[in-house]
Amino acid sequence: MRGIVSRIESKDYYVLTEDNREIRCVLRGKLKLEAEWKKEKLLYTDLVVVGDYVEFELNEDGTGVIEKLPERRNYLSRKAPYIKGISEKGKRFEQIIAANIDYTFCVVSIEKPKFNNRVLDRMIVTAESCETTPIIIINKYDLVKKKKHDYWYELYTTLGYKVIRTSAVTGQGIDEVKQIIQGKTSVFIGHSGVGKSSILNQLDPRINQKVGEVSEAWNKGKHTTVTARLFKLNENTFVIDTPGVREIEPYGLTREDITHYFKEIALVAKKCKFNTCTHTHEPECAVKEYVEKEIIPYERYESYLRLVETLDEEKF
Ligand SMILES: Nc1nc2c(ncn2[C@@H]2O[C@H](COP(=O)(O)OP(=O)(O)OP(=O)(O)O)[C@@H](O)[C@H]2O)c(=O)[nH]1
Ligand SMILES: [Mg+2]
Ligand SMILES: [Zn+2]
Repeated sequence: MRGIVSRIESKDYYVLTEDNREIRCVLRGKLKLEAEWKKEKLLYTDLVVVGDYVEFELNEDGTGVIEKLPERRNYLSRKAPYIKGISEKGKRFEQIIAANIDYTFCVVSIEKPKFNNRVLDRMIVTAESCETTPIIIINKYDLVKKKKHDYWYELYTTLGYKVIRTSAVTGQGIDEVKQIIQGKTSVFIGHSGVGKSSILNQLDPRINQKVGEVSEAWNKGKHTTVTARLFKLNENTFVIDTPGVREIEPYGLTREDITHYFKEIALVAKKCKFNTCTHTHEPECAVKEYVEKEIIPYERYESYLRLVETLDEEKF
């Protein structure tokens, strides 16, 4: 039988079949051995992830056994956090968030937690480098008092991204999200408390995900969603809720890759005097010149430099 993995709880893989049954499966032991031989730099927990299409054998008791490792069209991953014991000195693994993704909704909120463009840029680079299309959601628009936050809406729209301003409270922007997700598989990522689960609940009442609070003292969410979960909305529309993580950083990118994903910087970098220009201290740097002239927004330049810095720190 065949189905799509909707959630994973320790060693149990819940697989949604075409006739909408949810079958609890385990992995055939030999699959782990096979992976060992391949020596893939993946975490073992990522052999099968949410969004994977798997084949399984059905047992008499209604449970199943996954027989072979799934093939993926693509997958969204990030740099795994340091894990004691398996992260060698300075080295970090790749952690898969979900497989077979069309759209990565990069969710930020205006307030509670406060908008942070560097976090957003990291999510966008992560999404694009995994060959998924990023879509930006700026949530909690009901909390906007003045119009000043349209600055970010305009900035990212000008860069060519689809940006949707939403409120899970007033319903603003929700219809637009509903239209975009039709016929696609979409994953929602973003810091804890930005409102990922709240937005999903607005898309379809059957989703009914638990929604958390945002602590007043820290202005941060309380990690309400703990595992990724896929929902089937109709025949070929799937949405995936994920837990808010502290960091979402792209995995395995070089400085050149990062430059490529900051489109406006990549465009101008060709005009720098030195082709090894790092756009920090070199003379006749076109990027710095464009930042000074306010053609490249300072926030994007700074965000770019910070992301490149994190690379340098890891390469020792
Ligand atoms: N004012 C306002 N509050 C919102 C909105 N969306 C969500 N919230 C509130 O923000 C808090 C966090 O919402 P969640 O949906 O749990 O956030 P999340 O992104 O799923 O968080 P994690 O599961 O922890 O990653 C809840 O108290 C929601 O009621 C919104 O558009 N406006
Ligand atoms: Mg949540
Ligand atoms: Zn330069």
